[in-house]
Amino acid sequence: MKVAALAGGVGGAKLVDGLARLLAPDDLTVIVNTGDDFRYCGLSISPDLDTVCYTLAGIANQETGWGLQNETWITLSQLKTMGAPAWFNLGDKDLATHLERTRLLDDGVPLSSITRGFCEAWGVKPTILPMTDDPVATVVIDTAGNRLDFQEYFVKYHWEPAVKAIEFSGIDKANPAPGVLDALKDCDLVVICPSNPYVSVAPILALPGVLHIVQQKPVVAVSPIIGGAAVKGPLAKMIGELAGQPATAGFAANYYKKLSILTGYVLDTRDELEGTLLEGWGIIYETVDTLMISTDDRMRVANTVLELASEIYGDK
Ligand code: FO1
Repeated sequence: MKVAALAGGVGGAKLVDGLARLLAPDDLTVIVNTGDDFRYCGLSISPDLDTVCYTLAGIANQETGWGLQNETWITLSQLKTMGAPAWFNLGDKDLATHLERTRLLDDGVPLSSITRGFCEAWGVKPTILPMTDDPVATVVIDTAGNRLDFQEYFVKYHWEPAVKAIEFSGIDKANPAPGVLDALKDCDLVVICPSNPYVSVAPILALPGVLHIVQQKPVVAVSPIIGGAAVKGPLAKMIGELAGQPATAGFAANYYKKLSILTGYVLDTRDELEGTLLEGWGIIYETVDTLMISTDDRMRVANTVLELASEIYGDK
């Protein structure tokens, strides 16, 4: 089964890791959000791409989910003593990635080619594609009317500002990166990873041409909610500010009713009661413990996704 997975940062990377352990490398393409990308201290940072690649390479920091394992922070400490901006934590080894990415981008090499080269160097076998080679920036507009770059909102201000709206600046003029539309056209299944639907999945689906293809495909999404709460990060707070109650069925409703794309949904056992709503809409669902800490956890959730896909194809 050929799978195209739409992924953001840590949650997405974990599911993708599970899928990569169950599928042949040629059968998995990961389309990664680049709305979080930004320039910091003159460097081009692509946090979600790096999180996915480091995770698949087995070199990610297991505690934070982002950055590299066995990291040191000498450069950051030195920057701090000089009064340089140091709110975004770049480790010494991680810096090499950003230096090399920036050098290549400045030479005119597209982000998708750079990512391919990095994956070869790190031994990442599935195809990892940035959603676009063009600049797209997720902007958080807070209730005071400030327009915050996503990483400022997320890291610098610890997602404290109340969110009024989210914009993907540049999205209308952005082209999907080479391979993105083909991967979606050629796949048997689109998987929406349990990444933040507002800031990680939405930009990918908002890229010109993407939604139309995804609408023609079986789509299985994994809920980013566990027991009525978000696992990590600002999602639960954003839901309160933008939508009301955190509910796993709320995201299914958005995908299904607003975007017309949902075929199957994997939700956490703790949210099982919401499954009945999905049944009413004709969406098939499976419940499983979706908390992904160990490798076994990741494979369990990935396996549930693939089982649901088999059900959709009538193999079961
Ligand atoms: N997240 C943080 O919460 N604090 C950081 O200082 C931080 C640094 C960082 C450096 C490199 C990188 O690739 C990711 C980093 N992240 C950090 C994670 C990143 O902000 C988020 O995971 C994503 O943008 C949200 O999907």
